[in-house]
Amino acid sequence: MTSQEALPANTNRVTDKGNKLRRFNGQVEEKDNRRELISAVKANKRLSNKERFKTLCNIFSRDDRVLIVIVADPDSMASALCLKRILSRRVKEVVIAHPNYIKRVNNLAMRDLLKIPLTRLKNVKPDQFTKKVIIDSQPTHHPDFEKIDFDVVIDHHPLTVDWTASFIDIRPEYGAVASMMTEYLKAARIKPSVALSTALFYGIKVDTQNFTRKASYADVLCFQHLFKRINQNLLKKIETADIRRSELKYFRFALENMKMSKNRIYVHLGRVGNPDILVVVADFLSHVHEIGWVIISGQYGEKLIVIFRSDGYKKDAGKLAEKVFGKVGSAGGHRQSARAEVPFKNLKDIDPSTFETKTLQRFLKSLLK
Ligand SMILES: [Mn+2]
Repeated sequence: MTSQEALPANTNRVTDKGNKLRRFNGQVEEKDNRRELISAVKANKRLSNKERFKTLCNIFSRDDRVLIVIVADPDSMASALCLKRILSRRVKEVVIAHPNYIKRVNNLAMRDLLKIPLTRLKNVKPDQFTKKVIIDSQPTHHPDFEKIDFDVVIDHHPLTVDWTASFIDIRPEYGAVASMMTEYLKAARIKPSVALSTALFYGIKVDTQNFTRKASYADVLCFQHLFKRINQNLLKKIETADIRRSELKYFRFALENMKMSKNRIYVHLGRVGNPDILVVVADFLSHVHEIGWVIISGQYGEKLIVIFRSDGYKKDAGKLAEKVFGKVGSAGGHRQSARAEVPFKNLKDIDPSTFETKTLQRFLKSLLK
């Protein structure tokens, strides 16, 4: 603790130990909490990278067993792996746990190829850990998090209220937490391994959508810093792995059963284990020259899922999806891509077991121009 006290008076200690995560009854307490959190975030922002790193390290001691909780996605997995590396010789044990089932094949590929050790949150007992950390998320983001008293919160989502922690580093202006973690890594003078660099690099790429979405100059600097250390082949494999072997059959089915009329492709793929495959098939078929519309549907659970792709030229996939399915389900998107999800029970006279490409075509044909 002594070295922490030596830091500027603004270290981000919000409340005394033992006075964590209170439930708030009144407006006044919520206001107080908001004020506390905002000042903690501001105090953290005033620290240099080195000071911030030291403040973070001071939270932990040699005997600590640390639980890092994430909602597993590329940015959070990379960031958790990075913190595990930073803490590796500073604590006894670090476990990374996530409540969500990982569906996306790219994310599974990232986990497996970069050997990111993950456990499901339901398989760990948070009480058995002496320190709890949440990364790329906040205690209010998931019902499973609310029972946990977090010591450290590192995130780039907008600040929420009704929680507290000893160390709070929230920077919504950052495109990725992976960038924040890269700064910690630099401050710690740690040379990241190829796997860690590739993980962080991919995390930044995904969360900034290749720098087409919100990103800060700091994200660019971190991206550049990591670039020379990554393995391009690993990265490429992670980025392109979006199909399960068991899903190849949908391509055969799509090619054999699709209906083409004018510049449009329609196909209903039947029951799918994961609706992501509809997106993959739709994207593949939208690469066909002179095709302006691709409309792919499938049954997932008791819902009809419809994926729309258009070339966007005098076309609006989002509007079409809304026009056709807006009244019976959720539907919307952008000019080039849209999606509708409709419970079959909302579709009168339609039996999911006999739904086929022709049925899909009927729905849309009259409305497409
Ligand atoms: Mn993120």
